[in-house]
Amino acid sequence: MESRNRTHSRTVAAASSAQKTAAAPPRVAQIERRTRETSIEAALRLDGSGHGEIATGVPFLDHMLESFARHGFFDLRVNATGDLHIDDHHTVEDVGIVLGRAFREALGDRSGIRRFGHAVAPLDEALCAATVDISGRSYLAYGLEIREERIGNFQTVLVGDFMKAFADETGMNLHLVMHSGRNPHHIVEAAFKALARAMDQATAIEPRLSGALSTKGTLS
Ligand SMILES: [Mn+2]
Repeated sequence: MESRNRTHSRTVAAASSAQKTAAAPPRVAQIERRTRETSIEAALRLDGSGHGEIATGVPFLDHMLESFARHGFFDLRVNATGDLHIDDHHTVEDVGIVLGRAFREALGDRSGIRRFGHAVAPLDEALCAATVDISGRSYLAYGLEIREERIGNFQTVLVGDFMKAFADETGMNLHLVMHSGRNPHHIVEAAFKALARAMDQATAIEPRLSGALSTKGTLS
C-alpha cells in the first residue's frame, strides 16, 4: 500500500512537471529602437547558453556585453550603429536602454522569477559586487570609483550612464559596489561579470513559487 502510494505520487509529480515544461513559452525578446542618434536591434533569450553576438561599434562595450552574455547564460545579439563621430555617449547609453527593454519584455509580468540576485566577481586585484531586485522599481547605486578617464578610447564615465539606462528600462534596483581595484579595465569587467551572475539568479524561475514574489501579489 505504502509503495503504491509512493509510485502514484511520483507519477503525478512527473506529469505535472512535464506539463509545466511543455506549457512554458520561451522567455525571449526582440527590440528595435531608432532615433536620430542611434539605430539598435537586440535579441535576448533568458534561458540561453551564453552565446553573445555583439556589434555596437564600441569595441570595449562589445567586450563587456560578450562577457555579460557568457556569464549570465543569456543568448544575446546586439547590433548598433550610432553617431560615433560625435562620441560614444549616445550609443553606449542607448544600448543600455535597449538591453533593459529586452529584459523587461522577456520577463513579461515577472511572475515565477526569483527576483533578487547577488554576486561578487574578482578580476585579479579588482573585486566588484552586483545586487539586483527586479521589482519593477528602478534605482541605481553606482559605486565604481575609477580614477582613469579612459580605457583605451572608451570613456569610463559611460559605464555609469549605461548602468543607469539599463536599470531604469529593466525596472530594477541595481547596486554596484567596488570592494577593490586599480586597473580600470579589470574593475569594469568584474562589475559586468558580477552583474551577469546576479541577473542570472534574479531572472531564474523559482519552482516553489506560483505567481509573483511579492506580498502585493504583483510585480508588473
Ligand atoms: Mn577584458
